[in-house]
Order: sequence, then structure tokens, then C-alpha cells
Amino acid sequence: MLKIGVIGCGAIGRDHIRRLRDLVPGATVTACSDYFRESAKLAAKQYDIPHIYDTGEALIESAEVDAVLIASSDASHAEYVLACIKQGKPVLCEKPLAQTSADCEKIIKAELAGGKRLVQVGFMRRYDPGYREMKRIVLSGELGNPLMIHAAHRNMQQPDGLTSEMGISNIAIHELDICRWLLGDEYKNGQVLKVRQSSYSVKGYDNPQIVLLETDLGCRIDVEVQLSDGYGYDIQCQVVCEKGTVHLPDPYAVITRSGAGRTVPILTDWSQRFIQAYDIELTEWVQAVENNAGHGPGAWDGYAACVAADALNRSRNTGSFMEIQMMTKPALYADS
Ligand code: ISE
Repeated sequence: MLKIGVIGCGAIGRDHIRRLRDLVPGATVTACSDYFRESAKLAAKQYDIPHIYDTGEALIESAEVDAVLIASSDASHAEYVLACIKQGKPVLCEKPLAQTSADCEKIIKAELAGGKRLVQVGFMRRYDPGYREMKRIVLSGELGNPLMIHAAHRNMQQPDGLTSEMGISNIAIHELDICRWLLGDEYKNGQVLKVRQSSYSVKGYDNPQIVLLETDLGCRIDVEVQLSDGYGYDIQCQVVCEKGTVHLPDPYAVITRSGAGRTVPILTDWSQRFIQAYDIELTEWVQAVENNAGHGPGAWDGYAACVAADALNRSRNTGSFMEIQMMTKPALYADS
């Protein structure tokens, strides 16, 4: 049994604890911690977790913990990931890997110094069966070369304190990862634009925003980002290839026909949309750690998404595209 310690016992942390305990073969949650000790105590009680630690660092160092899952606030990710690498412990860190590309570079340097990949980033969409099938079709070449991606990331609401910048670095970060993964291509430049603002933009952030990207191979990507859209949680993705298009399926929903109309419900909360992807992500991570084999999205992928997010946020209000420049890829990340 792989002994896992979970840092961060908020909504996503507790959901992962439940998943690891009830669903993932070969895993047991032996420890938890939270900045708010009460949250850790509640989670420990609800899920019979034997050890509670006052700090994430103490959990990481504990002999009761073989591997770590980080689900704490974004600002704490980088330091915890570095502490895991120092202890030589595998870690699955929720996205984003860090808040800046400079912090991602520190993580890459630490991993390189140890000569071993230990870090996985919680880009769970890569485990979603819909996105996986899209990738298979694009890769197969049966539709010719991919040319463009049109995507939308629409949320019904976001918590207070969210900024326009976080709309890119915390929310559109999923598209920044999934688009380069679908295309097998890197970003060359990008720009974020504010468009006519929706009357649902009441919390001080830009809403909607549009992200525009160009890849090294000349593909163009547009991502519509809405932080409060007034109707639901709606993720769209369409890859346009030479001979056809590939679309992300909508989540399963029963259609009602009545009153001369057809109704299909749309989710309102993001936590329901990628449940299967999270299940597969955690199952495959535990298997990979136990077998010391295979890698999901790693530190390089977290870095690539962060470099793009940084450039996009720099482009805000400049009216121009910003170069997206990454360091040379170290051999350790050859398959990323
Ligand atoms: C949330 O943190 C997530 O990661 C979701 O996937 C994303 O769609 C949502 O906008 C974020 O708030």
C-alpha cells in the first residue's frame, strides 16, 4: 500500500482523499495537514486518517508518508513541491505548479539535481476520455495536420479575490496545457484581450477575456475565458484539421422533450465536470509511483503552461503579442 499524505483539506483535497481511500487500488491516506488545523481535523475524522501535521513540511518529512498530494492554495505549491523533491518523495501537485515561471524553473533545477522525475502536475484533463480520444485522432493523422483550436472555458462564478491575471494563470492554465498536449507543439507567442464586458462582470476582473496563441508550427488557438457567464460551467474544445474537425464531447446528460422543446441540462459547478478524469488521474499516478514507471504531466509541463500564462498576462493592455520563450528542454523531460 502506498502511504499518501494530503496537504490541503479544502473541497478538492477532501475529494481526493475520498477518491484515494475508496476508489484507487493500492493507496491509503495516512496523513493530512491544512493551514487551518480545524479543516485537517475534520478531514481526518471523516476519513479515518491517523496522522495530522501542523505544517505541510512536517507531513512531507514524516516516515508515515511515501508520496504527497498537494491541494493547498496556489501560493503554497512551489515551496511544498521543492520540499518533496528534497525528501526524494513523489508528489502530485494540483495546478498551477507555481505562480510564476521563475518558481517552476527552481523546481526543474531541483528535479534535475536529483536526476529523477518526482513531480506530477494536476492537469487532469489529460485523463479525460474525451480529450484522450481527441488526441488519438489528431495524432493518427487521419484528418491531416491540425491547423487551429477554438476553445472556451466558461464558469458560472468564481470566489471573491480572483483577478483578471488569475483568470489566465489559474483557470485558462488548463487550456494552456491541453492545447500544447493535443497539438504536440509549443507556443511561440500570445496575447490576452479584453472584449466588451458582460454585465455579469461584477467582481472587478475582466470578463470575458480572449487568449490568442500561435504555435511553433503556425497553428492558431483562441480560448474564450469567462469567469462568470450567467448560465453554467461549459468547457468547449474543437481542433480544426485539414480534412475535418475534432470536438470535445459534452458531458453525459439526458435530453427531455416536452412543450414543443428539447432540454439538455448544463452543469453549474466545475467540480462535477471532470470526475472520471480525476479518478483515472489518481489511479494512474499511484500505479506509476508503485511501479516506478511512466509519467503523467510533469514539472516541464507545469513550467510550459506557466511561461505562457506569464507572457499572456504581460501582454494585457499592451495591444501586442508577447514572445513565449522557454529554456532548452533538459533530457530528463524528453517525453514531455
Ligand atoms: C478550478 O480551480 C479548476 O481547476 C477548474 O478546473 C476550473 O475550470 C475552474 O475555473 C477553477 O476555478
